[in-house]
Amino acid sequence: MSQDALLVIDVQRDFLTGGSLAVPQGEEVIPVINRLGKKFAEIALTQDWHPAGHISFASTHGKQAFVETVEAAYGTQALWPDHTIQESAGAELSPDLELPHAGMVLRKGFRRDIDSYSAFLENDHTTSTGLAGYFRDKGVTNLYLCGLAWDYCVGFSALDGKQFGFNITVITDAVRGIDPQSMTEMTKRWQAAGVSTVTSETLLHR
Ligand code: VGL
Ligand code: ZN
Repeated sequence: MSQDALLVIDVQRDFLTGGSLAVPQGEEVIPVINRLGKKFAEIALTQDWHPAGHISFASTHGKQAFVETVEAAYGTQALWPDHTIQESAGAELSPDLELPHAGMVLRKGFRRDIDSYSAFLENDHTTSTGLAGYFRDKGVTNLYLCGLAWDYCVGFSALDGKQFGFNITVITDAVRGIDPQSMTEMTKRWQAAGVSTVTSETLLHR
């Protein structure tokens, strides 16, 4: 299974209960991911990693998180509470993750004026994070995605990963989302793009 890799998206304190941008039931993905991790030799994690005053923070613009947006150079940017600030406790990967053999932690969203939901491309849909090249170098062709959040960082990572030519499978019970309506919309986009889904149960007993 050396052509397979597990890609664990943004399992960080700020996205878990008590965090500044908590994803409902976000922590429920952790035991599932720990079980999955034992089956994969190749594992990469992403870490959302914003500077203070980031373009995606509502506070930067004196606007309201979740409802207002701003027009960035690359299009409309949603606004969030301050989250995953570089070097802050909230930016730390969950201490409950048990993935000691993970070879890569990819930081994204670290430039003030551009966000990056996707692990592969920043929100301008042009600037590469380098992760596709990392997996290609390793001969990985099949990516299994898990983590947070379904409708944003997992969602766009799946779509972009597909664009880069990887076979993409989302492990549905190892993902939680922010908003039910945008989760439904993202799921439709996955289907249209040829992104596969599987449960951890099926994958682990395959
Ligand atoms: C995320 C919103 C803002 C995510 C990150 O990890 O899905 N969502 N930053
Ligand atoms: Zn973010």
